[in-house]
Order: sequence, then structure tokens, then C-alpha cells
Amino acid sequence: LKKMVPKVIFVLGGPGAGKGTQCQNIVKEYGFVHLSAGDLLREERRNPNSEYGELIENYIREGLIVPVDITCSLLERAMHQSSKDSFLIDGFPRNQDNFDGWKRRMSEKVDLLFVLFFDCPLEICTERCLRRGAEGSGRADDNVESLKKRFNTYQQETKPVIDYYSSLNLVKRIDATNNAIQVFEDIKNLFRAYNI
Ligand code: UP5
Ligand code: MG
Repeated sequence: LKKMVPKVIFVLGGPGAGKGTQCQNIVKEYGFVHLSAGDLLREERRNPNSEYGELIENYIREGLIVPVDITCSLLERAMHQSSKDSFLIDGFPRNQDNFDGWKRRMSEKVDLLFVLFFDCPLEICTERCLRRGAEGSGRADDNVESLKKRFNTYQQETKPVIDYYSSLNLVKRIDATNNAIQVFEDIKNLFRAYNI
């Protein structure tokens, strides 16, 4: 019997590029399980018994990337708790530490299909996050100060990870500046091409 190896798609792109929105669409249409590293961290922060709550709060507000052992443990636990075997891992790995930690702990246990990259310029990303903040997202990082830091971290630390995957020919780029319906059309075409 062939052992089932979970399939993984990493979903990366700037803050507010539309990763979460499109992951929800993909879940409905294709039955993947959506695991947002940011959502898992925010949930952990709200857990009063967690020893990492304060650390996570501070990292998120400063737009910094939480040490990989914390994030990777949350992702691994969520994968184990799921009965499904196809995962969209949204917002991870976003720096070298994330990349190395995942490689050490998880890469042998999963089949990475590709990296779905939402390409979106700073101005549009910022506008989307600020609008979301104004509409009451309650996120500690949907403000101008945090957004500058988030975008800086994205440019300095996450882009190199995307570039590395790109050099392995694993990156599928999506133009994320379009409206959400068009973006999903592009994703569906891509998935069709990969028999997903
Ligand atoms: N919207 C979406 N698509 C649109 C479209 N096509 N046109 C117009 N509007 C669109 O969308 C953002 C907003 O834009 C929404 O209001 C949406 O309606 C609208 P969303 O789908 O939420 O975009 P997303 O890319 O998911 O944005 P998000 O803010 O979640 O991105 P980040 O990558 O910044 O946030 P994340 O939650 O992944 O991480 C937050 C922080 O957690 C990080 O900064 C970091 O401090 C920490 N973190 C880690 O430390 N480690 C990790 O591994 C992950 C996170
Ligand atoms: Mg998100």
C-alpha cells in the first residue's frame, strides 16, 4: 500500500495581497484545508494558557516574523488534527528561519506541489489593509505604522524565499491587482493546468 503523503501548496504574497480571500475560494471549489499561519498565531495569542501570547502580539504589531518553532508546531498540529490530506499553507514560509525550520521538521513528510504567489504592489496592498482596518478588522497590524514594517519585512525577508522557490521553478505567479473574481478565474485556470 502506498502511504498517503499530504499535499501542500504554499500561498505567499504581500500583506493584503488577497491570500486569505482566495484560499477561501479554493477551499470551496477544491476541498483543500486552509491553514493561515497568521490566523493560527492570532488564535494562539488569544489562548490565555499559551506561554507565547505576548511574544506573538509584539511580533505581529512590529511586522516581525515569529520564531519558526512556534509557527511550525501550530501548522503541524493543525495538519494532524485534520482528516484531509491537501493543505493550503497561507503566509508561510516567510523568511529563512521559517524555510529552514520547515525543511528540518516537515519537508520530508509532505509533497510540496508549488508556491502560489500573489503579486501585488505596495500601494494596493496598503490600501486594502487600511480599508480593512477602517472597517473594523480588529487586527493590531492594520495601521500605517505596522504596515510599513510588514511591507519592509516582506521585501527584505519574504521576497528572497519566493525568489529561491522561483529558481527551483516552483512558483506560480498570479496577478493579484485584479478584482477578486478575476483573480479566482486565473487560479482556476492554473489549477486546471495542473490537474488539481
Ligand atoms: N481584498 C482581497 N482581495 C481583493 C481584491 N482582489 N481586490 C480588492 N480587495 C481585495 O485581503 C486583504 C483585504 O483586501 C481584505 O479586506 C479583502 O477583502 C480585500 P486578504 O485576503 O485578507 O489578504 P491577505 O493576503 O490574506 O492579507 P493579510 O493581511 O492576512 O496578509 P499578511 O501576510 O500581512 O498577514 P498574515 O496574517 O499572514 O500575517 C500577519 C503577521 O503574522 C505577520 O506580519 C507576522 O508578524 C506574523 N506571521 C508570522 O510571524 N509567521 C508566519 O508564518 C505568518 C505570520
Ligand atoms: Mg491573510
